[in-house]
Amino acid sequence: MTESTFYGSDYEALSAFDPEISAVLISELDRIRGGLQLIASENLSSPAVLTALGSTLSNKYAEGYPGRRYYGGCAEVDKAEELAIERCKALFGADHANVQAHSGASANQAVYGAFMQPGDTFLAMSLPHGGHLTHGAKVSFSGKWFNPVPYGVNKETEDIDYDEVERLAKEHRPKVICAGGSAIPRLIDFERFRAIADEVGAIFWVDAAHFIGLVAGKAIPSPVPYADVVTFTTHKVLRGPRSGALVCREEHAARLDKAIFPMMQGGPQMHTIAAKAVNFKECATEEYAAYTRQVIDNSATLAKELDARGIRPITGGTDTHLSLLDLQGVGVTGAEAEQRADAAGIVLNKNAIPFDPQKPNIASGIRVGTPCVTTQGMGVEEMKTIAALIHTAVTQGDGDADGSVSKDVRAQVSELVTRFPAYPR
Ligand code: DSN
Repeated sequence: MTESTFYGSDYEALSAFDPEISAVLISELDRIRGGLQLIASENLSSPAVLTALGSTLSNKYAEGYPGRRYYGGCAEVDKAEELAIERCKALFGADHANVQAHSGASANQAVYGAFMQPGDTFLAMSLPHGGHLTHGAKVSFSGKWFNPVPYGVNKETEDIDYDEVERLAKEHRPKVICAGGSAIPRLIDFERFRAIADEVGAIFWVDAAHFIGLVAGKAIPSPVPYADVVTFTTHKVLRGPRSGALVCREEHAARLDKAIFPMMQGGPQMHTIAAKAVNFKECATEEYAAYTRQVIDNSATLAKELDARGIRPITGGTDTHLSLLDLQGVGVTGAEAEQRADAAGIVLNKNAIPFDPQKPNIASGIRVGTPCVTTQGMGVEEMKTIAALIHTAVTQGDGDADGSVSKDVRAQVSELVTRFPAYPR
């Protein structure tokens, strides 16, 4: 170990100085290792990514962009950002990349800043149908300061209602049309969205936070050839650091760069940018591409096996890393399911389903995803086991870690994660 890596990863020194925080780090690692992580937006980033995150690059102020900074001493961090930009552009075949967004929400803010004025109208998927807070929810800046027109899913197919998108676009003439969200199990028809945007002269924005990793691995079609701008997080299927980024057409590069800095953000997080560079390099490998294909195979198997047990996947299945599951057939709410699964060592989240009769904090559904378990090396056979465990925990679970059903499922979870460990020792 060299001195530079030593400074970023000395747990012994940390625990000697701050045993309380050190204990949190260790027990969180134990929690990850001890259960099944099925939150669709989470993953287990590599030691290489975590090392860059824990580096001295965290210290550096570097407002501006490579070669155009407001501080001295930026030669080294410039190299990190240039590598991140070039790798990101190559990975997605994009004209331009901005890797400074602190998060997906920050990248999304830049889209509003670049293309809209307060009060302007935009079209985006409604949150209860699978959209995102930053796509116009009333409690978000996007719903407070702009005029969102939400579209939803078709009641029959439960997939995006493209005819409704077209109708609303013609009626409201939005400045921007957004595709993407947090609970969309199916592929999105980017070509259709592009055609609708062109018809009304709107900017076409794809929030690809959830599925950009599958695009990086070439496991699903890319929105980049169709969209004016694609925003994303870097920590979901992509498996990088907790952060955000965007890629766009050259014609929008300058205004989006200005919208990220100085409009929305100050100093970039150079340690995170270095970690993004590491992650983009990882994502360009065949190993990562194979991982993304396995994520989808696992997800499809999980959905099918749950369906066979009466837990119905919205839209009838999934094309991606996530399934949205309707629990009404088994008479359990999303909140109950989340608690029962948690007590049995299975971490997932309650989720509203389209046309949900329940309030969002109760919900009729759960969302499950396969990024973490696939990173751990699990395959379709293990998904069959996991489906059975979810079904037992959710329908018969005690909701209490000491209950006999919870204990029994937890023991089977333990056996699985011992064979397929997260962060092997
Ligand atoms: N909170 C993320 C998710 O779980 O999908 C989206 O921002």
